Amino acid sequence: MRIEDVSSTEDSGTLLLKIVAARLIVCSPGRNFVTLRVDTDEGVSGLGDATLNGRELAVASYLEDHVIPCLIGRNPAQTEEVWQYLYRGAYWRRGPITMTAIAAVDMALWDIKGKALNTPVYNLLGGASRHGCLVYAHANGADIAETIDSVQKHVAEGYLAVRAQAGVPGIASSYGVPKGGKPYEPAERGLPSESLWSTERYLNFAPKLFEELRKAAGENLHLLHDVHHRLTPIEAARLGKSLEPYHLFWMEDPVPAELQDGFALIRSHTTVPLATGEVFNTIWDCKELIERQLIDYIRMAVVHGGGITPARKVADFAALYHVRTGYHGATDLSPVTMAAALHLGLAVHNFGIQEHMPHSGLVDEVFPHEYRFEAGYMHPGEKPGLGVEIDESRAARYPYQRAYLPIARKLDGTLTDW
Ligand code: CS2
Ligand code: MG
Repeated sequence: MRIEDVSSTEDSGTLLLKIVAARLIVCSPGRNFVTLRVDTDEGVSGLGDATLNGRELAVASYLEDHVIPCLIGRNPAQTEEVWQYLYRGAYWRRGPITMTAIAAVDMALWDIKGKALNTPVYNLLGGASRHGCLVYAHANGADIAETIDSVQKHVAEGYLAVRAQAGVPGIASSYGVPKGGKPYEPAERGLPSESLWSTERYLNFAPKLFEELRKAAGENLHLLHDVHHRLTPIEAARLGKSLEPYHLFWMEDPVPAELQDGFALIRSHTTVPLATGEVFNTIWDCKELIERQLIDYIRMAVVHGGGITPARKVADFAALYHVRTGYHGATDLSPVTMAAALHLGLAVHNFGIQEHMPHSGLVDEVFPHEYRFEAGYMHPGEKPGLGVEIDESRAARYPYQRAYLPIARKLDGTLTDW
């Protein structure tokens, strides 16, 4: 077939759609979300998640003021070309604001592509490699007993893997533990709240927590734990060694990961599997971690890592080094990201596990979706595209309200990693 033949739509089946409009839907059904909608000349529209917890409007402006004008007239099927245009063409690159904005466009274009080809996105990523994606739930409690109860509640709901976080004795508000019995939502309206942290008390407590949890849960339940960037490498090494008898599925974010080499020290002391990456936004944040096999799971999410296009490439790179996916999936990532993660998770060979913090009923009403949980696994559904829509009239009822993630201080007042 001659090149020029490809340009005629009637006989080539080439996807020759054109982007005619794009706009943001910023809403707050219990928490803030930024969603990009891209419309084409054939009436097919796609959605992308542009939510960056605590910095939502920065991404909204990046899209509205700088990206959307460059999208009009483009062919949405050209996901690689558009991604490179937005990444390389901006001159200034990387960082959470830029890459979350690019991710929103990329997700929307994959959504459009799936809808235009009448197939769920996972079929465009290699098709299903498994019957469903193993997911993990969030269990937490003010103390060991409450945390055990929370783990057992999630097991009763059918989860085969549960992350456990507990209040640290002597510390008023610990990471991952909701206040006042409400569902855990770290972003708070108003200015950043302040919480306290004591590494010493935490390192003395964590082994006791997991000794009791493993006793209560038995040997087969996958137990996970999030250290949330709070230790030094040698402290993380000590924690890892102390948790080895309880064979965790992973110990997450043991240290702030700017120093990728820091993981080598942890690795040299402990066999506990390591996961990191939810604050990463390009392959450059994790290339060394992966190729030196310093981690076991990469968590960089579709929404903060530039979209489906790069996530697929990172997964394939990670596969060379026995590193599996373990995408971030907290409630501050919208149902659009959850759907994208499940399409990728169903298809890539080196899928590990998917975080599943169920959104509230209110959020699910604003974002009707196809993905389903069943007996410890999730599936993105068979609807063409990503399988998520947004009910704009419902979304309009919940206007944006600025909210911040907390900050943390050590007992002596030193600001530390939250
Ligand atoms: C946490 C997140 O789910 C996790 O692993 O690290 O809940 C994180 O605290 C939030 O996504 C921050 O917005
Ligand atoms: Mg985390």
